Amino acid sequence: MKPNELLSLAKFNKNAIQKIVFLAVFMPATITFCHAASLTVNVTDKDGKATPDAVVMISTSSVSSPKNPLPKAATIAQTNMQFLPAVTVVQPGSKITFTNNDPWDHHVRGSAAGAAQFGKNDENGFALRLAGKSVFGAAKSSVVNMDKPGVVLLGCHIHGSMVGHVVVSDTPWAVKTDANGNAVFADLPDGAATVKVWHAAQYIDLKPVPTTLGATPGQIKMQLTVTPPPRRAPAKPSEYDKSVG
Ligand SMILES: [Cu+2]
Repeated sequence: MKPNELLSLAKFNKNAIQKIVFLAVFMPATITFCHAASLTVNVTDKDGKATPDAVVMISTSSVSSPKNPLPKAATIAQTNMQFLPAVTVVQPGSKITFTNNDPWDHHVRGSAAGAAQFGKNDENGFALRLAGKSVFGAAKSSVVNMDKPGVVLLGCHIHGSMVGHVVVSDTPWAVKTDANGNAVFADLPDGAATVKVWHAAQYIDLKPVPTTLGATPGQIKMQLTVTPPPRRAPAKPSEYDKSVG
């Protein structure tokens, strides 16, 4: 190989290496930049107080799905006369396991929540009785399929104070608000989107908010028109006798 050939080969390699380095450094950033938008939705109540246990649902024009899809299975415990968690978010077709940890029976029922309860088809409706847990026995469980999108109101035929909800989300982008009222979405597709918020106490749906997702992290505030009542405290052992039957 002649010296000038060697020189041009070295130049070629230098250019190639520069290109590879450029691609390696900037391509992932470009991909992230173009296809993943982040959005924080902060939900407050009528008085401006941060509201946990609201569910923010985002409809997008893109068919992409989140890196962490909504669960297809969940467990809701009946513990100290409460449904735990109080609000569960799943995708349609999910299996929900109800587990009774209390020493008395629960007769769990599910029905369409909100305005849907007046509809003809209560697709996710059910009722099941779970015997109380004996001192040495395992807790009794039963599985329910939730196939259709919608919100299911949970109750107990025996204990009127027990209330819970399952949100079967029709969009894969659904997040429950944390203690600070925030629902954080990290990898939404760019473009037009609609933000909806659900809360158990919000009987009249809030108007969905249109937004455009893009490079700049989005911040949206949604305010309920109600003040949710504080959640009842778990039953104390002294109340056990009153709870049977
Ligand atoms: Cu009960």
